[in-house]
Amino acid sequence: MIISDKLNSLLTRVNSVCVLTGAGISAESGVETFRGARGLWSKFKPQELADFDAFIRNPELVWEWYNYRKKIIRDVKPNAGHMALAKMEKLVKDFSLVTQNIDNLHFRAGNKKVLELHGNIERSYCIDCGKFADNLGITPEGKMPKCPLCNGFVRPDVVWFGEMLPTDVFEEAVETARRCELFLVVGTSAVVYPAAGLPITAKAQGAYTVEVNTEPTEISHIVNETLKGKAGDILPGLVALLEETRRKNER
Ligand code: BV8
Ligand code: ZN
Repeated sequence: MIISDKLNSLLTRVNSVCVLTGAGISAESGVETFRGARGLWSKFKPQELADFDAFIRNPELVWEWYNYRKKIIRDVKPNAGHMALAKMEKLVKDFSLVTQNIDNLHFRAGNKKVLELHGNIERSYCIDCGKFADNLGITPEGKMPKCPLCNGFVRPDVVWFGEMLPTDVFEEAVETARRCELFLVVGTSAVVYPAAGLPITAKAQGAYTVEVNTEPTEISHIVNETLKGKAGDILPGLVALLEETRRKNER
């Protein structure tokens, strides 16, 4: 893996790192991305599914889609890219992991703190009384879950298009983008806002911004450095460099 001298030297001494991940970091685990050739969206249109009105119009279809994704997620494991970020959290003093993913794989990889901008597919809540229901799914007969308390509609605890991101989570993500020295943006097409604005915020304050992706994206022309390749190959390489230099410093 070829990285610039600038990134190499930064990795030897960096104390504050923020990482933003998208669906691409879970691709090697076998979770389809949204906009890839076989992407989830190619089967469905986002506005038909990841949208509150679509849910009210056709809750069963939306639940079918989330259950389909839950089954995929249950059958997969975190990959080397996820594991590398769990290691990075231990090595870097001020480390923040911000994800657009709802697949819970960063927690399963061992990261203690994950800022989930778009929620988490394993959580659901009642839109009438707001009660969180642990992990509901559609019943075997294909009926959508109803609130055990008030029999209201239960929805996945994810952020749909047109919905606000959880304010405290997003504000903290902006804070970390504003103070980090190194911002890694991994496996995202960077088309969905406000998440895609975070690398721009980081760059504006002088952070060194590095993109890890198999393809060019909407922010490739903005970042300081693009490492073209799979997250599962590149991230372990960056962590190995971090580890080596910290070991040397300890001697
Ligand atoms: C809001 C949760 C405001 C549900 C998701 C015009 C301009 C700017 C913004 C807008 C606009 N029109 C509308 C908006 C707002 C809208 C938006 O950004 N739309 C876009 C499409 C234009 N945003 C919103 O609605 C947000 N809310 O703005 O509210 C507001 C203000 C006031 C009051 C009320 C509201 C809410 C957005 C959240 C939507 N929810 N998901 C679910 O998951 O089911 S978005 C969905 O897309 C996922 O979260 C996903 O994470 C996200 C982004 O996709 P990616 O993660 O990037 O995945 P993708 O497939 O696109 O790309 C994968 C990448 O990985 C590729 O680049 C590929 O090359 C790479 N890759 C593949 N394999 C690998 C790899 N890289 C490395 N290694 C590999 N092995
Ligand atoms: Zn209820």
